[in-house]
Amino acid sequence: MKETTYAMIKPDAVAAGKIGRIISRFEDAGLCIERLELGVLTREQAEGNYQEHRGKPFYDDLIAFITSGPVVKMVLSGEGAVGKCRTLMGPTNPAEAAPGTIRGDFGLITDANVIHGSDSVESAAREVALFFGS
Ligand code: D4T
Repeated sequence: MKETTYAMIKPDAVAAGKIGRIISRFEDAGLCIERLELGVLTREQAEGNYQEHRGKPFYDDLIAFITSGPVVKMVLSGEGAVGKCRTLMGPTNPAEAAPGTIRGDFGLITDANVIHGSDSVESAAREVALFFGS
């Protein structure tokens, strides 16, 4: 089924000059880039994206990191786009991510793990609205 998802290249990967190579992974996999924007997240957007983690030990560092520099916000579409995007990303901890995944190839630590992708169709709709408006 055709789906829409939200993905975001995090400040570590933008600073490291990996934007083009990461976007190529999505295009090579057949996902269509519907929207694309470079910018720094507001604190409200960052907290909205990570509300499930509020109160956890890593939360404050996570908000500081994700607002520390520009990110690339993307809306992607295609067959099974939510799962496809997560498969291309690899697991949350880059140390456990296989070579060939985005986190496996461009990341080292969970605190700065290169890329975010929505984990469900429902999260995707909420995150697209949060970052691009309706
Ligand atoms: P995101 O949401 O960034 O796509 O990551 P995941 O969906 O793969 O993983 P997550 O929600 O569990 O974690 C969100 C974000 O928090 C950072 N994090 C996570 C961290 O710094 N320390 C931790 O122990 C965990 C679990 C990394 C990603």
